[in-house]
Amino acid sequence: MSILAFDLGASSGRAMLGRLSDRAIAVEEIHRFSNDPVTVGERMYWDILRLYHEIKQGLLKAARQGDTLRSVAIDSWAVDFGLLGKHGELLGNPYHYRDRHTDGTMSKLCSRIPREEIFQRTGIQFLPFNTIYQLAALCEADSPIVRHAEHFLMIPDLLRYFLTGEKLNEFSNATTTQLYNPTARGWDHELISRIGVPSSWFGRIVEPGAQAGQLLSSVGTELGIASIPVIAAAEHDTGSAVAAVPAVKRPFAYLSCGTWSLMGTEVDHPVINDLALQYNFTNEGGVGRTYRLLKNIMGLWLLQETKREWDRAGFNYSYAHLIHLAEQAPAFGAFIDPDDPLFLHAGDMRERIRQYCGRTGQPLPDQPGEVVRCILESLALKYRYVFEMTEGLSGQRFDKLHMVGGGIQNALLCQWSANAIGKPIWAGPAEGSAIGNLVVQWIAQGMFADIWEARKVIRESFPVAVYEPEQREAWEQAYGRFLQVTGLWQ
Ligand code: LFR
Repeated sequence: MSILAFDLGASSGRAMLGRLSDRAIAVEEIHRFSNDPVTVGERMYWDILRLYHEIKQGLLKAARQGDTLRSVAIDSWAVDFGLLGKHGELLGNPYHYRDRHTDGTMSKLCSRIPREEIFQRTGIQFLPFNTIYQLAALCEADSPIVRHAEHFLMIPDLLRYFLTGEKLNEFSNATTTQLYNPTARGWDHELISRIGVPSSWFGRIVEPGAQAGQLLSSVGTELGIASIPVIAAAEHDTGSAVAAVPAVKRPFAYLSCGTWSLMGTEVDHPVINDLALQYNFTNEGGVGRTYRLLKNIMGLWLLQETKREWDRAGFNYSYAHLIHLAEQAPAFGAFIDPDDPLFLHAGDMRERIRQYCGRTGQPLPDQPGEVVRCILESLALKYRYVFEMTEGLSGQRFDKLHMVGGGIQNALLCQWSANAIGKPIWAGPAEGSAIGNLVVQWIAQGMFADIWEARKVIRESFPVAVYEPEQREAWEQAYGRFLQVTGLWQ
């Protein structure tokens, strides 16, 4: 008996088969596919039907394994959504959160509804691409889609709806819209109406682990497979990743490391106060009504996007080669603040990094090794900054940092993070989101009592690599310079 997790990332997706035997988890990747956003004219979209096609391919491959599939669940990045018309049809392709149609919307909306009030209501950090601003931008542009829409579904809700015909909103992802009120435990209807969209679009919210329907017989017939229960995982990938952190107990600090770096700690209640607002921390919903008090850091997007440019120019450096070049390059040549708005959108990343360095009076990284070194050192130093903020805000001290996600394959980044923070890094598992997705399904099936029992089995099933801090003095000095050149010094 096995279960299936679809974990969709911003650049690739995978179908992972999970098996539980003798209290050990085994995962097998049975399908991997690229997720290529499509730019049409000025706009950037997700290729949602292609993603749905790949989900069907994954289901087919799972069925061919010969094992009975007990359930399936999907997780993906957050904030993005599709709108359905009155016949349940998808109206238009969902926008990519890096599309520029929201440029300027956040500040405009916040001049109408004060930041303090939005934060008080939602506890969510201000990111220009949050659903609230995407919807406000669609309204302002008088989008015909808004005029005809009747239902709002986030990306995993939408794919799950294609599979089951059920229109349900999942909790962990719903919180990322900045339209969910954790105090009232539901959609913030007043906020929703103030941005100009009908509250009736927003449906019933189900918890991670809820039964969310059954594979439609039409899908079963098309694929020639038996019907399967569909479960709502923690459908926000970061929610799933944090569920898979192999911590022994609270408090613990984590860094979910992929296209984004998400750093924070797990708490029972949202932390909504002036300091959280000032630090721009978020309180995203998780498994078992926990909250992720965390902050987004731009993450390996910087490297992915720089590499894409070199690929386009025909250089085809592998990640391993680029990391090797970074290791050879001189240390601490120049720093960036990875979260400068300059780096949010796609395109000419190397040039923008050089522009940032020029603007801050630093030498311009030139060779690939120098550029990659600048990115990785700056990320490690920003991790230190946010680690200390997490401690300050939560009133807790952490003796280590758990890193999960594909980014931990970059051993240099793990080592430099330990050096920058001055605490050991415990890296693993790399497939955090998929494993978190699987364990929520097993909890729903009564195979684990709760997330802590699941974490224990994760600890025993997957290796963790420990990186001890090195070269402390050099990194302390570098941190001082990093704070100064980035203006993060306060
Ligand atoms: C990570 C992630 C982050 C979210 C970003 C955009 O994959 O889900 O948590 O802020 O993508 O949706």
